[in-house]
Amino acid sequence: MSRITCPALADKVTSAEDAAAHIRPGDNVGMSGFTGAGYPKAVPGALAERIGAAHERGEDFQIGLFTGASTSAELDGALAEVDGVSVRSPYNSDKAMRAAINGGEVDYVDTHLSHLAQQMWFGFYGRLDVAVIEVAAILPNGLLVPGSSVGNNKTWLDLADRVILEVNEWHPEAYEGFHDVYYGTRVPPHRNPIQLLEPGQRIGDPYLRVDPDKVVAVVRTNGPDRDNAFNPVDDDSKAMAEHIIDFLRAEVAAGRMPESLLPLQSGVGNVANAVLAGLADSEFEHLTSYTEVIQDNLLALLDSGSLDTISATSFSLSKEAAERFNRDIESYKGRILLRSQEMSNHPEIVRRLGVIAINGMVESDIYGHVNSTHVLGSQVLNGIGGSGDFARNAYLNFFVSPSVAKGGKVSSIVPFASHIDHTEHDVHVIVTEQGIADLRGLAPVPRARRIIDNCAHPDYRARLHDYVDRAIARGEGRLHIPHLLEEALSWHVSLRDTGQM
Ligand code: 0RQ
Repeated sequence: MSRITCPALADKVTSAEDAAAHIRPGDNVGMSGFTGAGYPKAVPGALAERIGAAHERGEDFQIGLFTGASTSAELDGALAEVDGVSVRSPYNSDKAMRAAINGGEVDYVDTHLSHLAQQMWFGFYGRLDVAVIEVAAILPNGLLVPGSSVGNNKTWLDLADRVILEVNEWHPEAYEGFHDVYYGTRVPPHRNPIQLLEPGQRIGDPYLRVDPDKVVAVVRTNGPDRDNAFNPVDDDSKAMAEHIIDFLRAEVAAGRMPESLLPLQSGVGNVANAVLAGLADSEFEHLTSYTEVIQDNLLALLDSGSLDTISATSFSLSKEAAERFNRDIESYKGRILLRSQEMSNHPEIVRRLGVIAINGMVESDIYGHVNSTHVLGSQVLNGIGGSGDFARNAYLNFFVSPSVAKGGKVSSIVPFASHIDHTEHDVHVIVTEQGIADLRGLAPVPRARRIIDNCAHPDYRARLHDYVDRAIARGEGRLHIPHLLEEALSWHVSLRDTGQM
């Protein structure tokens, strides 16, 4: 049966090439897509061809590109390769786009994921000209059934002058009922409290709305989301997972958390996935999750019965897990809700629910300033993503990383972070395979001693203590955060110049 049962929109079915012709040079384009799920599969490629052809004719053609989070080589990659993007926000993990950003060809605005929608409403990025949104189906009344992510789609559909819809038959029709799109957002000073009190609570509609008069094209597709394959859980990731789970046990024993913990958020990457695997083997039951992405092992926790409900904005599954989910989708109904990312990551809700946030990092300095985004202070990896939305407002946050990178040549614990995404005011617990540093309630110098003793690799510990000792001596006991300014970034300078810290 057709997935496009609204007569007014069925009349607009066309090819990806014809649809892409509605996007003009200089347009700001909001596309769907979050961690490789629910991005449009056909129009970006057709647009890249159009842009490439225009460039060959000597014409200027670039767009401003806004999404939910990362997409795939078919979207970010294809557009980066034809030099088709002038501005990009809010998050990217594609290699070609990363190279264009670090090469200065694309202006990348690394925005908190919960902020972009409201900032678009505030007009911080100018007009939104076009929305290109993938959905699972269009109902007879014109309502849209979202697929594997919601992201910023509500805002893009509301704000764009012209809308292109892709209806992807790879998404099961049974996605109907998995989404919660909140239509109560307002612009200050007209905002109301968000009445969300439980991770699994529905506060909005199962559907996205679109003004049919704005829809300029509908394209049929049938293609899978990006394969988010994970490395097998290695010894370091396992050690970090065990440190976190033991820590949570101690929090329960100390009466600071219920036995079913508090809603969990886990970030992208292999360590986060390993922590979820560790929880599956633990005694914890009736867990809940208020998070951004649903990785393989979060789904596995639902399967094993340890976890009751997940609120997120997107999936981020391996090919095998996605195929399994699509086959068994009915069995998950009522236990998973996908929301707009301004709700899945909302500071007000994260704080009210008391979320436990677990996110990866590139490095932490001895005082607990965390760098999640930039190598040597300058080259962006992915972006801050939702880590700031969750960490800052969490009941308890963890930042995790192996203690060394690049075969031991780089220490993840450094005298001074080369870029700071999360300040010492925000960071609660640092975790490496070496151990765990609980920084809550500690002043800077005791924080430094604890991070060095518990988390730094033994090869770097003595040098880090020596740095603190000399910084204290230099300040003659009068400094709150002792530093040797001329040496603070010397480890990074050494890495740049010699390949080793
Ligand atoms: O580079 O692949 O060239 O070897 O950085 O490092 O160890 O693969 O780390 O996959 O766990 O990701 C912070 C990037 C960690 C991720 C980050 C090099 C290292 C490697 C990646 P190579 P790993 P992970 C909600 C939460 C921000 C967004 C976020 C991230 C590469 O967690 O993007 O938290 N976080 N979102 O070799 C130099 C160092 C290094 C280093 C690592 N100290 N110096 N290079 N590397 N440490 C989800 C969303 O927001 C969508």
